[in-house]
Amino acid sequence: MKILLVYPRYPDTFWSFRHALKFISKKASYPPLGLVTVAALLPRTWTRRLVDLNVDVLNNEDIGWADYIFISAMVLQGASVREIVRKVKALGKKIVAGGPLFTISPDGFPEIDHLVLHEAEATLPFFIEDLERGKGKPIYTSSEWPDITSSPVPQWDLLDMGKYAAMCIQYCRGCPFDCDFCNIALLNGKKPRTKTSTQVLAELEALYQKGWKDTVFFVDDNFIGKPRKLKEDLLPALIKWMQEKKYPFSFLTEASVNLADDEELMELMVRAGFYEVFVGIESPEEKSLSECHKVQNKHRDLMAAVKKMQRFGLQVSGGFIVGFDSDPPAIFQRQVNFIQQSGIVTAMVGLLNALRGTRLFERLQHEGRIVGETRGDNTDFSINFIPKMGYQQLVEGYRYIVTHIYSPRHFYRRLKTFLRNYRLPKKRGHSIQFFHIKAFFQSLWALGIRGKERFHYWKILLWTLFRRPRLFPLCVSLSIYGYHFRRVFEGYLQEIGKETGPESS
Ligand code: B12
Ligand code: SF4
Repeated sequence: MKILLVYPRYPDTFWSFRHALKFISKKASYPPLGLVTVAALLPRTWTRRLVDLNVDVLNNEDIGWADYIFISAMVLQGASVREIVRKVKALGKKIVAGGPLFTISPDGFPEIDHLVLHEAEATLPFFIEDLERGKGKPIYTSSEWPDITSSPVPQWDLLDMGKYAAMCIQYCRGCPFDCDFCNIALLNGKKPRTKTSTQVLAELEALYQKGWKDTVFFVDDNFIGKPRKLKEDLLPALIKWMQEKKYPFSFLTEASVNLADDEELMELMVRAGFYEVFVGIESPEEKSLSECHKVQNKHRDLMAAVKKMQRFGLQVSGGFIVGFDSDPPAIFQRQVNFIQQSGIVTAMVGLLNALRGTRLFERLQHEGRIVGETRGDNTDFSINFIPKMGYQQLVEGYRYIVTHIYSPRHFYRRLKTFLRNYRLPKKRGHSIQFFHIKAFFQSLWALGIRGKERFHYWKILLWTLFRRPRLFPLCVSLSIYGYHFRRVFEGYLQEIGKETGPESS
């Protein structure tokens, strides 16, 4: 059997980093881990190829070669999925689909021949068995959360690694929290399930053997879902492995804010090579946190938690949301103040949207407030329900936040706040490579000469050079991120026909 695995294109979003990737000559930030995992679950005798439309093109020869086309997607990739389906169907081939988009909305794509939903470890073997008997069913689903200790090492050899800025691995699936807007409970369950440290090291070893020596993203819903296991098993093993290999990787991950309560855990993570955590802060408004059931963020000094993580050597990127029923009119300014003072450079502020399968969706539907499907990108000014404060006020407030925090003046002020507070862990491995130097010179041209941020860019470079010289490369990278975020929001604003974009002062 010949299988072509296809990852649809995602638009230029906040997380696509497309404007930043140009500086390092990469095509995409992360590879499709779901598909390379699915590939590793296929029978050995089947041949397979992979096309990620974010780094490559899908041509008719590839489709013609295959017996089946396997697609994976998030909601955001819906438009690209439709194009792929049209192309594949025109060539008379069969499609198998799985991943979050299809698991959440299985009715949205009637042309797809076989939906293999939920985690492939639980459903794919049944499909394969049926297919080998020539009796593939239209839909495979499961209410079980598979034990991932038998999940295989992803098939990295299908990827052209050089086209990506980072590689992904996964240690833990599921999250014990219950935020009402999140669909992780539906996709991966509430009980965190972890791989063994032996498995994780085998995956890292495989990446290392393939020549990867750069960033690795632990794409867990919540990396610290099982803190004791991390402290006693994975992190000591990871520290040892990284020391032996002379720190070939630097890690980033996603974690809940209670990480800041556990100094031992933060210390171990930093020693293991973690340098960044994405944390769902959501809102400085206590009532909004109660409304969405973000219990872990309640009754705590969120600002102090962020600063503490930064001082322990972890850069904090944060998710923020506006549009809760409990949001007061002052929420926009409060979000801006929080973001600016916390020094969260990568601050993804989104409009609340209701994804199918979430408790939020059910409540709003019950209240008759759902007006359509979410487009899957909560930063593109779209919203799929009637907000309490009124769409106009909400969107104006949202626009104020993103134009403010990504305007050069405020972005660079925030970057400086971060650079002042951040404690860079002891230098290990990861020397400056040619592409870093190239990116620096390109940044001088794009940001320092052509960009409207030029004054602020030179100022921060000089400040960092004299005051925090060890942070100079980080300062350059984060400035390039800022350039990307500004460009993305300018694009959205142009699309919605508003003014030209972030203030240029
Ligand atoms: C890493 C990650 C990212 C990364 C990179 C993703 C990538 N490579 O494209 C980044 C940070 C870029 C990202 C961004 C976004 N993400 Co994201 N992300 C994740 C995260 C945490 C892990 C994804 C992953 O690799 N999982 C590990 C693999 C092994 O799991 P998997 O892909 O689900 O695959 C398994 C099954 O689904 C199934 N399967 C998958 N594909 C297929 C295909 C076939 C044929 C079969 C049979 C089975 C199958 O089998 C696999 C093995 O079990 C997930 C949460 C999660 N737990 O999955 C959110 C998640 C996928 N992201 C989500 C969202 C909303 C976004 C954003 C739109 C957020 C935003 N507002 O900007 C952006 C946009 C993406 C973009 N590129 O612009 C949502 C998607 C919701 C949805 N229903 O579509 C998720 C589920 C998080 C959530 N809380 O809801 N994300
Ligand atoms: S903590 Fe994060 S992953 Fe867990 S339920 Fe809340 S939003 Fe979802």
